[in-house]
Amino acid sequence: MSLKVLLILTCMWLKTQNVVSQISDLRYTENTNDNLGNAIQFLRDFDREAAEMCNRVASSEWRYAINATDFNKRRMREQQNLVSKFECLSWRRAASFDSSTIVDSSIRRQLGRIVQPGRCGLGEDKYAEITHVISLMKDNYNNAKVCPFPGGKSTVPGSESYRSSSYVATYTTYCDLKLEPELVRIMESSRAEPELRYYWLAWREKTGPSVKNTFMRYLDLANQAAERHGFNDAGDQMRSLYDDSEFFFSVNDLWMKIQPLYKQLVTFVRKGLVRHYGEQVVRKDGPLPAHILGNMWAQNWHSILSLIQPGPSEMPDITGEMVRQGYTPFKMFQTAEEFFTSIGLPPMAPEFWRNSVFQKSNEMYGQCTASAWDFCNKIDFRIKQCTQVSLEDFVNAHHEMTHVQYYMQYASQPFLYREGPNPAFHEALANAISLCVGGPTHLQKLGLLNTPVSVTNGNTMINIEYLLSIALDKLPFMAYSLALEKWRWYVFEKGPVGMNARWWELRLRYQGIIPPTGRGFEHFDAGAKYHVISDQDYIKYFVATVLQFQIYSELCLASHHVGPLHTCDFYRSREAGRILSDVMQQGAALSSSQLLKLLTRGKTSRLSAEPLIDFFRPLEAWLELQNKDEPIIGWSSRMEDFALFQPLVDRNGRNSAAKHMFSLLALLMVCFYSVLSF
Ligand code: X8Z
Ligand code: ZN
Repeated sequence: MSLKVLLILTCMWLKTQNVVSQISDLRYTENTNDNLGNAIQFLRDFDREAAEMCNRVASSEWRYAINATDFNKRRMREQQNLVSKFECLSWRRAASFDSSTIVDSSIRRQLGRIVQPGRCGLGEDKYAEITHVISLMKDNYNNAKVCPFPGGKSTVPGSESYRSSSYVATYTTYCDLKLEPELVRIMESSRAEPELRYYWLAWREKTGPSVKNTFMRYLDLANQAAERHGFNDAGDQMRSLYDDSEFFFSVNDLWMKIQPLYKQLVTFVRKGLVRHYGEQVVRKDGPLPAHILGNMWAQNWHSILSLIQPGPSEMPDITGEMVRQGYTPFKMFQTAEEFFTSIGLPPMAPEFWRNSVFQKSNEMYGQCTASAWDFCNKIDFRIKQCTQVSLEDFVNAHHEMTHVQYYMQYASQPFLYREGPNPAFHEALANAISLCVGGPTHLQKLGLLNTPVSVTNGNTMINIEYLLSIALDKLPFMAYSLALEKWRWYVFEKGPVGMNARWWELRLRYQGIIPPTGRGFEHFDAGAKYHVISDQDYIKYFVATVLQFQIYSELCLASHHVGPLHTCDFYRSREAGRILSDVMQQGAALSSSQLLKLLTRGKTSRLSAEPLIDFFRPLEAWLELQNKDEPIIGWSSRMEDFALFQPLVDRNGRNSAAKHMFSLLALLMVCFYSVLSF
């Protein structure tokens, strides 16, 4: 065997052992500085400078968020550029330390947190290029506008079953419908299939194709950066943030456990869709058409709850009750604060009440996504939320305040540990609190729900309706986030050839949905989602969903809850509060597995789907009963489904490429004989 072959084989073996990525760490750095004193001094300086920088950029972003002027935008961009420069400078310095000789694990961990993520290894020109490429794609997305549905109101007046959205008429007759608020609301509220199909297509027309080539350049640059940072590709780099060498397989395993419940939900939803739209639109045993699920991306099906419920809702009107009881946005946040103090967490600081913005102002147009802010100086934390008096925003107020509690709890950690141990933790904690405060038991305790909810019997219709609404929120979203991220990992690894077909193949496999019409290689449907073109991690939402039920379940256990999990309310439980604050205080000082161990008091250090399944158990039993006469649980995919996006398969399931090859061959033979006979 030649030396070269031996070298290749050794390399392949090392790759399977995941050793190449560690070796390639050495490729881009000097790794010569082994002076512990220097490392400590560097981290001390970094801590101070990074916090100051973070404070300046957060302030400029806040100013722009509440007053979106060009001047504020320029100031914000300047600060963001300074941060990028600082990050790359710090990256170079951190990478110059030889971590293998540093015995102090915290110093090593902090250096790793500077070196591992990011794209500074690209060098200045390519770093500037990838930043530019991403901002081009974001601009295209943010500026996308579509024309109103030309069919006008495709409704039978007065008929609920043909209800069209009234937004078009309200807003405009010009081509200036934006994603938010217009298109989002149309997709939520319209029940007219032609209208939904039109907007679904129009949004994809405006967002995908024009950035397809730019996206391919982004793939290339992101992969180059990942390789410089020692990873196989950019997907590998994204997964590394989850502190699990088997992460790819772990998410699969988790989904396998949840899938049976999801299939029951799909089956029940399909029944409602067939009832409303008929079998011309929805096949009785087939996947669901993506455009009629109440959301532009079919990622959340909450808005079609009323459509799929066979009878009238039994859920009392909580929003109406809040209005009757005189709730204001301010009172909603005061109530949220009282929730946290009741479990022993601190109240919000005076700065929070002075600086936060709880209601939309005129200058804030287009900036209404709720958010929680850390100004990185240990005292200034804020919320920006365009709060309406509604149950949804009441829950959101608690969600955002949980983020602030987290900021406050880890404020005394070094700067590099002032975040969650992985990208999912913040959302998971906030949503665990949301599950608690939006549940029937808590609403009853607050006097907002006056119908009795049995805590021992989770099967009353109010309970089922509540669980169904949460399921429509969480389960399709998990399937969607898995499909999205698997697609991105795939294109990072294998390249962009056939990427649109791959997108739909994964959406069919995980979500059981199909596009409303044929999609080809000229389309770029993943590009219709902001997080794809703006380079943002999405698997965090999948992980956060699993994790939030785990956290909720542990806090319930600590509060000595008895009864079905979804009826648990750990309001006023000091024990639950103690666990919450123990976990929060660590920030990222511990790994996510160490924190899971802390949370579960030693029971496990791994993600588990059990609490989620436990939470939905009464719903699953109810769905099984509802679906007992359905032809199939889940969906059966036919060739005609694949033919919608696989260029190689025609509607009869034949391989159309082969068919074309035969036609071509026949043509050639005819030509050949014609020439011969000539
Ligand atoms: O991007 C967001 C939030 C910020 S974390 C506005 N979300 C994802 C999305 O819009 O797709 C929240 C739900 C998932
Ligand atoms: Zn959040």
